[in-house]
Amino acid sequence: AADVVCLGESMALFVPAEPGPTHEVTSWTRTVGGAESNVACHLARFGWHSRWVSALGRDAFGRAILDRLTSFGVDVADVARDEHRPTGLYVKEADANGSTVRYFRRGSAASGMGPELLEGLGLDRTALIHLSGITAALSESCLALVTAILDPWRGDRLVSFDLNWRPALWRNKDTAVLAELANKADIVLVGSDEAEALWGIGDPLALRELLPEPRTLVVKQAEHGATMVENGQSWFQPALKVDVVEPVGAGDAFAAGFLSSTLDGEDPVTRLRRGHLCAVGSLLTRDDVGEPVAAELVERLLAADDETWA
Ligand code: KDG
Repeated sequence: AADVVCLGESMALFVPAEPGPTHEVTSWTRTVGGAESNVACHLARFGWHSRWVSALGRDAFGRAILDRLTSFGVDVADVARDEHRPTGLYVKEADANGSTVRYFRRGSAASGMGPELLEGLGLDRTALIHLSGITAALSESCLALVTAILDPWRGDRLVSFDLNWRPALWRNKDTAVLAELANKADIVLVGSDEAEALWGIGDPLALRELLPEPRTLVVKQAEHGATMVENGQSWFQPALKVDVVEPVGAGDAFAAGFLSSTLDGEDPVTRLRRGHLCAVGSLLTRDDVGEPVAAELVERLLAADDETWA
């Protein structure tokens, strides 16, 4: 299987056992979350040689993250361990309106990453590097790392970039850099809601004018569906209807399904459908990754006509 790399921070994730404000909650389930490592887990499940590249503290949560990713079959050999900075944490807070996320990640090991991390990674043997806008917001050195990967002279390998707009991380920072970075990628994934919040534009074709450079632009339109724009054409596929338990991680799952299908050279509709199918597993659980949809159902839905699909 081809080598794929997902680069970005992962954190120990605390999911509360009961709803309510964090200061009142006393029990949590501890799992792992991080947009790019979520994608890495799905890509490993799809059978790619999936490498996750990042930095963790030399602490118990760093070890927990490595154990979990390894259990998904993700290759973690390139993960740096920082003696001085800790692994980041984040806590979900459940209320009547869904989930809020609280980060404890400032000064984390991953925020110390920089372009030197690329030495010895053997990126020329990789088919795809997946990045997100989260990394660009973590620190100046992380921004330099993302910029280095998006170097226009990078050669044949594909770079995908999920905007992953996290307002909490961008306070007092210049968000214009997000469009600049996105325009250097081959494949860009963005939610219409985040594009609306960032640039006041949510419509896929209008967004294409802002992001003309990437070969492929995918605009995720929440429960409505997703639109892909490529080679001057566009395709829309409705999302599958499910009783959503919690949406965090669904964007990552969508990205993984879409990217895996893209690497397989599948057609536009199948690429979008595989994105939606992969997202379903994440939508049905509070965990970021979730369980995969049964293979037999995947095949049936991929073969379905438009009406049966959604
Ligand atoms: O996409 C899910 C991520 O938002 C979550 O796992 C946490 O990576 C994360 C982040 O930085 O928000």
